[in-house]
Amino acid sequence: MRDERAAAGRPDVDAEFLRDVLDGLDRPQKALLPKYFYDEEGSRLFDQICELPEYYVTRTELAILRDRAGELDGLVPDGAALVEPGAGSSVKVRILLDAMPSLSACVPLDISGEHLHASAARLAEDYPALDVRPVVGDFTTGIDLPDGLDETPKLLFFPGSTIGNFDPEEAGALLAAMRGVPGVVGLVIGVDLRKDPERLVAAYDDPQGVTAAFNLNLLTRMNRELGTDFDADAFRHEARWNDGDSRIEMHLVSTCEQVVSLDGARFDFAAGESIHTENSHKFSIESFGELAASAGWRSGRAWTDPERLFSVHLLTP
Ligand code: AVJ
Repeated sequence: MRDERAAAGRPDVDAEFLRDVLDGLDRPQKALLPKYFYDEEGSRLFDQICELPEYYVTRTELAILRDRAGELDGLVPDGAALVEPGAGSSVKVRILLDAMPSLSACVPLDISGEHLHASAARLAEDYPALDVRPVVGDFTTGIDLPDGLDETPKLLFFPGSTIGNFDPEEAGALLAAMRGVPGVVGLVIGVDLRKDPERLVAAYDDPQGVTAAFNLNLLTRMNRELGTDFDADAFRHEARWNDGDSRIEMHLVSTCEQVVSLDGARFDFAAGESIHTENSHKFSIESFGELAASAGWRSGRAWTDPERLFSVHLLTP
């Protein structure tokens, strides 16, 4: 067993991050967890991705929500709280807040603390009657809610197709954990749909290189926070469609043979060898419904856009 304090002299190193990276780089197919994209710079780049013409995801989901949020009114009891795991910039949640004026509280959860606090402050300013209770944390290891909300009915909001980041088993476990939140009355969840692979690859490999910068930022982050010596110029971004697993994969491909060291360990890269940094699973309405059912949710409405690019599902316990 490796000593978690082995990053000697760097007491500020995040032990979990270090352990995940050491584990991930030690595999035959090197891999890193996508949650580590979201440092300050990564969160900023992700917001930029959402504005890209090729990245239809955010824009399409926003249009569906704007069209349909009115149908949510009356669904939740008065005084309910809206809980958003992975809230990021908390843009979409405003559509729900506007459609459901009886909501009394909003709980954005995010792994990126500074980003979360800044957006929670803006939310509190714009919704003075709302109790905004941001929680910094990793929802993949448990959904922690602030004190005093145990008895409050809760509507969960999980937009953006973030569920697609997880393997089917992990996704099932996460949906089951959401189903188990005390007082939960529903889940509004955004789910990206299968479509022409060319369109998918373009959405994850834009000509402006924003997605490439987002992917490569992970190397810069590891260098800064863990003391790795990655040469970001010796890796290139790649987006691949994996049809069998119905997912877009992002990789960082080593452009040459090289060695990277971390905490006394050495990791060899062959030219062309990749680090698998993200999966983004794509569903059909039916395949997602089955996944949700396996986690104990009942499918309610499922809304899509006219091109059937994206879907928003309303699930009930
Ligand atoms: C935030 C996980 C939904 O998979 O589409 C965007 C992240 N990665 N471009 C996605 C992402 C590259 C995004 N999710």
